[in-house]
Amino acid sequence: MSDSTPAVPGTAADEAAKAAASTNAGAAFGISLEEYLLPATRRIQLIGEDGTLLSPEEQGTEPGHEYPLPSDETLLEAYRHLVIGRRVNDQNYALVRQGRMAVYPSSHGQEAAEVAAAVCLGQDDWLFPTYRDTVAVIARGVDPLDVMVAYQGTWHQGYDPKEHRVSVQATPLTTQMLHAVGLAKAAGLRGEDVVCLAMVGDGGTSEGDFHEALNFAAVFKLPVIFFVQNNKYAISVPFAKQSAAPSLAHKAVGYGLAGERVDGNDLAALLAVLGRAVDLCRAGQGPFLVEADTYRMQAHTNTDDPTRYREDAEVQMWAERDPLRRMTAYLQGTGALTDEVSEQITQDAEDVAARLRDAMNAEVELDPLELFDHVYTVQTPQLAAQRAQLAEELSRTETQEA
Ligand SMILES: Cc1ncc(C[n+]2csc(CCOP(=O)(O)OP(=O)(O)O)c2C)c(N)n1
Ligand SMILES: [Mg+2]
Repeated sequence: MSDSTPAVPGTAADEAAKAAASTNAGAAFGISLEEYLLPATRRIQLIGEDGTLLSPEEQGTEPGHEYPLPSDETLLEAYRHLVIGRRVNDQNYALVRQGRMAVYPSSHGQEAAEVAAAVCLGQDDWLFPTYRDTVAVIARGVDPLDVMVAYQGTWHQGYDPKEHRVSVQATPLTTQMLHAVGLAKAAGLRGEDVVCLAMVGDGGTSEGDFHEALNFAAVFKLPVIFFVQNNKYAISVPFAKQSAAPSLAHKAVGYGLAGERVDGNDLAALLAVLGRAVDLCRAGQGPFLVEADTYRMQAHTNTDDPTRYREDAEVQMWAERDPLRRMTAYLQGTGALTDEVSEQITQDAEDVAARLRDAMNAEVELDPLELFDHVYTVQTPQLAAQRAQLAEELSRTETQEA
């Protein structure tokens, strides 16, 4: 059979073609297939906790798993999102405590992973975030006010996923992974060059959808990056009770895709690892599983009390690894982050926070009957009856108040 003739799916020739392609994936890096699919022995880290560049021996790289340091220009642009992301997290956390927002799952401490997930993608690529990933959605260019209406509880969804190529923030765990796989497959059938990045938490990796998404993506060699933020907890369930695997990145090899583990608080390492995964996906060498080793610094949401399941000393240990402080020190060290640039970025972040405060403190007129809009194109008789009942109750309340 010539190289240009596709093998008939399911035949021995097809199996041989797949095997050859898989072998080539490792060969391109001078390593075996197994070495290519398995994560490097240690997690990839480029910048130390004190903000200094690590030596090649300390970076965790090994043959076939080398990751060049991104340029100062790339890092500075991403750093701007990092500062804004931290400010948004802390502003929203405060707004919840003030009763101005219904709920906010903060990613304080995870902002480097959030930002890297967004900025590694090209304009036509798609991001599939979870409820935790507001900072990634904003870093992708969605207006923070449009994101926050869902958390304020005033509207189902405030931005158009198709306009921004950002899916809705999924609350049912892991559904977004299958959506990412489906979109990648559909784009391929249409001949479109699209990479999908699906975000997921450590807890989500125990869901059946996780297995199905990885398997389908690997079998069909789809350009999808599964980006796991291992923040050590699924609400109160610690990682030790979530998985007995050596790491979550090791889960990749069983499905036939490549996995890598990266310091999730090191923006430079994240951009390097995710950047290579995006490039390889575009070259037809996807999918990938990337595990970010990070930590949720604040409560799961405002309904959670983390002091009931973790020690202060553990939180303190992770505070020392803060992604923002680390990148500030690094970029100051290289001279890229001058006082002037820093002041401008801080001002940009304050402007975003002020807009959020103003919007969330404004009283909104809500029509409870809107709850029934957009559920079905043609209302079901049951919903129509419920709507009529609510309308009647509302009019009675209005009469009593008058
Ligand atoms: C299918 C499904 N089951 C259960 C839940 C309830 N739930 C919400 S968040 C959560 C924990 C998820 O933890 P993880 O995946 O680690 O993400 P994190 O919140 O740490 O970002 C659970 C069990 C849900 N939202 N969806
Ligand atoms: Mg988690």
